Formats: sequence, C-alpha cells, structure tokens
Amino acid sequence: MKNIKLIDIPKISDPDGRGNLSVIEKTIIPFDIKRVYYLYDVPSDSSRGGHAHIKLQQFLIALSGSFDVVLDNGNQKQTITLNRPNKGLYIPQGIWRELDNFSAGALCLSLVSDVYKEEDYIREYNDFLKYIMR
Ligand code: T46
Repeated sequence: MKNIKLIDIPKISDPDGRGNLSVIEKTIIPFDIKRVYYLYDVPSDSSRGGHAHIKLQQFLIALSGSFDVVLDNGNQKQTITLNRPNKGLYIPQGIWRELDNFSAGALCLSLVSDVYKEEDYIREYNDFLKYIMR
C-alpha cells in the first residue's frame, strides 16, 4: 500500500555473543518524534486501534512477541505482521489501523509525530470513509 513502509532498524550484534542492540536515530524515521507510548498485556483475543489519524504519523515496533497490523486506506486493506525488534512499520496520516492477534508477552512500541490530541482521531469507520472521499 502506498506510503506504508517497513523500515529496517540497524542491529548491532555483539561479537562476544552478548546479544543484539538496535538503535533508532532520527535519520531512519520520516518525522520528528514528539511522543512515545507502548501497548502490553494485550489479551490474544483483543484488538487495539480501530481508528485513523488526521495528521499523526506513527512508527510501530514489536519490541517483543508479535501482532498483526491491519491497514486500510479506504480502497485497499493490507495485513502486516510485526515480530522482530529490528523492523518498524511507518504509518502515515489518513490510514485506518487495527492491531490484533497479539502473542503472549507482546510489546508494541509506538513512536509518533505529535502529542496526544483526541481531535486528531477518526474513531468511526463511516466518518473515515467520508473523510477520505472529501
Ligand atoms: C494507535 C494505536 C496503535 C492518552 O491519554 N494518551 C495517549 O498518548 C494515548 C495513545 C492514549 N491515551 C488515552 C486515550 C484513551 O482513553 O488512553 C486510552 C486508550 O487509548 P486508545 O483507545 O486510543 O488506545 P488504542 O490502543 O486503541 O490506540 C493507541 C493510540 O491511541 C493510537 O494512536 O494508533 O494505539
């Protein structure tokens, strides 16, 4: 889907077998980060999201475990599974998203382009369709 991007996060594997370190510098993310939040302890039969943003851009990472991100631009739907801490999903504004199928222990880190503003949310799917057709 146009403008949705899976982005590799640089991984530094320790030469002495001490595991991996990944680093996010501002050059790999297409916006300035203004807020960070995370989802955890999500039951496997629950979903999060279920809305679109008017302006907010977002970068999601499965820091632990896995979950599916169902994206919808009003014409097309696409499901992307996030299951690696060194892959992030860039979601631009104007995309309906739902997160589901959370594994046990899944931790979803979200880096976003603005502070929390409820007025940036479109929480009804019919309002989203009207918004993109405007
Ligand atoms: C998104 C998905 C992936 C705040 O007070 N501050 C915050 O920064 C956020 C994100 C939420 N809240 C409050 C608003 C609600 O009363 O926390 C409650 C739960 O928020 P919401 O129902 O929006 O949660 P999710 O998991 O459905 O959606 C969140 C983000 O809101 C959204 O931007 O894309 O995670």
